[in-house]
Amino acid sequence: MTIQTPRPAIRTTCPYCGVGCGILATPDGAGGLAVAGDPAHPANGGRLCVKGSALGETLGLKGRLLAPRIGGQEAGWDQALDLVARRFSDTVAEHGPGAVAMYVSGQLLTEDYYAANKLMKGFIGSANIDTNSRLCMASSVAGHCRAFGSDTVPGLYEDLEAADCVVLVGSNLAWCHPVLYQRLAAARETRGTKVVVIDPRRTATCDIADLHLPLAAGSDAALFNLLLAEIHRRGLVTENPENLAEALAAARATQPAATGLPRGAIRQFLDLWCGSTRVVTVYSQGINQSDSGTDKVNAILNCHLATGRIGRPGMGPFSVTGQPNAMGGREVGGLANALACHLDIQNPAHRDAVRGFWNAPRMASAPGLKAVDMFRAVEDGRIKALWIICTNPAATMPEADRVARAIAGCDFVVVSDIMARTDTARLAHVLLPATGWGEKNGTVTNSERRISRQRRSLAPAGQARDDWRIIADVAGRMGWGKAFAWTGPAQVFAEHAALSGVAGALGGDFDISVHAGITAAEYDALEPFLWPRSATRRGGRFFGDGRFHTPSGRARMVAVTPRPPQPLGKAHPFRLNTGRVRDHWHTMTRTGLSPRLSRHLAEPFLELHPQDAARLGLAPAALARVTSPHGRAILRVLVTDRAAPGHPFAPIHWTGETAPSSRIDALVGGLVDPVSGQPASKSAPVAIRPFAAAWYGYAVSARTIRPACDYWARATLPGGHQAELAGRTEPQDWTAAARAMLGVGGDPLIFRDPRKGILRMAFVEDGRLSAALFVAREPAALSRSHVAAALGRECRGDILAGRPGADQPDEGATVCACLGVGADAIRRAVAAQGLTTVEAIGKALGAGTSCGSCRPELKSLLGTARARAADPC
Ligand SMILES: Nc1nc2c(c(=O)[nH]1)N[C@H]1C(S)=C(S)[C@@H](COP(=O)(O)OP(=O)(O)OC[C@H]3O[C@@H](n4cnc5c(=O)[nH]c(N)nc54)[C@H](O)[C@@H]3O)O[C@H]1N2
Ligand SMILES: Nc1nc2c(c(=O)[nH]1)N[C@H]1C(S)=C(S)[C@@H](COP(=O)(O)OP(=O)(O)OC[C@H]3O[C@@H](n4cnc5c(=O)[nH]c(N)nc54)[C@H](O)[C@@H]3O)O[C@H]1N2
Ligand code: SF4
Ligand SMILES: [Mo]
Repeated sequence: MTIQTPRPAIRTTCPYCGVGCGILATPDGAGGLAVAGDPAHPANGGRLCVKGSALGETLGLKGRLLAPRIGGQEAGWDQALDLVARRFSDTVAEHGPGAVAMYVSGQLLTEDYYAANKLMKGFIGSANIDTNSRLCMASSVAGHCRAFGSDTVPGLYEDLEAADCVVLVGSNLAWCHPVLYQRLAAARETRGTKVVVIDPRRTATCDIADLHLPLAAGSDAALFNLLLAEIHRRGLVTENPENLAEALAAARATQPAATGLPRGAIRQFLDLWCGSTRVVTVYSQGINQSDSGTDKVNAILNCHLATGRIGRPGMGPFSVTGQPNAMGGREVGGLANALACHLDIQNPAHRDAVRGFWNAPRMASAPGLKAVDMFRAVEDGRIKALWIICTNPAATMPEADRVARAIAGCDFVVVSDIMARTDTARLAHVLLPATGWGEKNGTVTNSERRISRQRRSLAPAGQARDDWRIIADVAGRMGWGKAFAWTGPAQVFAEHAALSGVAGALGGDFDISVHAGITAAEYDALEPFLWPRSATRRGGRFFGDGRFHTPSGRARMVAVTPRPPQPLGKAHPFRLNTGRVRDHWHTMTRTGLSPRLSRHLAEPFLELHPQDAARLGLAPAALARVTSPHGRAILRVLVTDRAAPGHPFAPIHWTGETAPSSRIDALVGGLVDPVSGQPASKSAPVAIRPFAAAWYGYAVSARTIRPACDYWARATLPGGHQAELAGRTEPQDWTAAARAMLGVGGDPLIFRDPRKGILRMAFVEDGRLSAALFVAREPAALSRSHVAAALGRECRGDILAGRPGADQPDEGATVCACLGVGADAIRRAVAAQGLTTVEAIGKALGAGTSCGSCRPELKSLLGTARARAADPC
């Protein structure tokens, strides 16, 4: 008998959103990890949302890139690194440093990010390094710099708990920052915090809203100008920032009609905000991703600056960051217009300081190209060598088809990723395998400036190497070995900390110089901490003392003249809003592997207001063809009044790998905010019409499904895969087509009703269901959860009925992904047992008792049940 010694849990940090939850990861000894919330981490105190809890399901070797590849063929590391270094060196020698570029990511660890930025800005000598944070945080950065003289997030998470009023603008906190949302919801329960949600769409976050303002798209600056004017009218201006008079004049010129909101609703908002000294305004992509994003940010900051409601307990503007290390990326100067440690690339003294510190041979002297411009330069051949790290621009950049073509046409493209197949990886000349979460060591900074360790607990997959090391190895081969001679991430961190001391001495906000001499052992033991941390400064809030990082030390207000978003023309009369779903992360390279995370929303969709749907002749579950001047997509229609009329919503997660006809960024244009260069990803002019499918289908298979039809969307199931399908023409031989698509052989059980266009097939191997296909002329009406659950089980012919017998009630669409509880089961329990609270549902079915991510939806199911009871028609 072998006695297993229990393995100690490793304290690490979640790789998904910017909340930055602490995780206890316990290796199971078989290459996997058991994951639990870290009760000692200040961000989450032990909580995790469903994405964090399901991390263990995403760690296998499936789909991983296990070795370098050159031209699609496996290659050795030396060969690959030599090639990358040579091509980059040759391109610089021949065409100058401006002919190469790096496009990196807020999901890199700080150490990786620091290395990339140092190589590009200090050694290659060009600032052509930009990051996906351009699509995410750039407007916040620009707004902060205009107002504060530095890119500083003033407040802390606990301010949301200490506030009397929390305003969430353009933030679907319930789905995108779930643990912070849970902290807010808990505080609201105990202290009655008033919550205002400002979003054209009625999101899950609205379930805790005392007031929801479905404002006209892009009209946030007008709303906050109205607030500023009201602040002044009520005599609440207590401070004297620069440009106060100009900002007030612009605010007073703003008309309420610009917001599209009823006056009563605006009044309620003004009363709540003005009446609560302790007020936090949280904002996210509904603000940033706009062609007036920076102005929107400043319109919000103006209100906090005028009232001094900033940097004090329970008060302040709060830009919640999306990616786990969006903040770290800003700290290392990952944006093309920034310099390391929050220094300014346009400031000669700052450049000199960094040059001196790095002993840099060729310091970039001007800002580089921002993401949209960078890919234009790739397109027109100005950039001839491109290295993309930890991001998937062929799917997530606006004008994604054009960006994909630009990458495909570039002379030399390197992609570092953990996965072998992504829309971007497919276009690379050289693919470099990176270690993923759980396999690497480093730090990340969350939205409240807290730096936490990610710790390694698993062996690297195959030959994968850490991103910082790959970058350092290329730098070494380009001739700069001495400056990149780190032996581990602790040394990179120490160097970054030392440089932050130089920045701090120049008056910068970001200073963690107490760690300049950190040893590997101390780094291993590093506890989560808030920056700054220097000999004289330690964590806490910024600006409560009224001192800012501007030359005068005063805050700067910005006179904002609200601009409506790009007008809609006749050809494209709808404004497409885009964003996220609860259980998926961006292009799903990791969350897509988890059956649990794929249960909640398994298909791309278009939330369409009932009036629009009726006008367009689109029934629920029909497919719509969405077109824009830039591309096209096919999406399943979800008819709902959560979307405003004329303003449908679609999630961004599906790609060439999962639903090639539903890539949302193919539709979005490259219009950017003039100050920040951030794209207006939330308001793409589109046209919508029915997609005329001759047939619709649903398939499951134990093997990978490889459809070949006009529309398909596949997802992971516990025992295999599923796919939604549709086509304009039917295959001649359905059985042959099904075998090829579902990866199975043999003769299926078949049910056919040619008159109704119904065809159902079940493939059985060793008495168990190995695959099934359901085809109909209408969107396939069957119980997907029933069919999915039958996969791999003993198969009786009755699976062809497509729904359970009367003795087995259907679960319906999954609501609680952790415990696998469906909407129909919840509705039945609510009705039969007279349940009235989320807690009661939890007791009865378990739903909502694990990570709590589904609690807003449970609440909304209770609401519909109550409405039904009140109105039995
Ligand atoms: N589940 C999940 N969580 C995530 C991510 C994920 O992929 N999945 N990604 C992470 C990342 S990187 C980010 S950046 C964050 C994003 O987090 P959020 O910004 O909260 O999420 P989004 O869904 O992009 O957009 C937020 C809301 O903006 C609204 N909006 C659109 N236009 C306007 C407008 O003009 N005004 C206002 N006020 N609102 C508008 C949309 O309707 C949407 O509900 O989420 C992070 N968390
Ligand atoms: N229309 C529209 N477009 C949007 C948005 C929107 O709201 N609407 N949101 C924008 C925003 S806010 C964001 S942040 C972007 C996100 O867009 P992306 O960053 O392009 O999306 P991800 O899927 O997160 O891509 C991360 C890639 O890195 C890989 N990866 C994971 N871990 C590692 C690692 O440790 N090392 C390396 N080298 N690779 C790794 C993953 O497999 C994946 O391929 O999308 C933007 N695009
Ligand atoms: S809220 Fe969820 S996704 Fe975000 S860090 Fe915490 S566990 Fe991870
Ligand atoms: Mo983001």
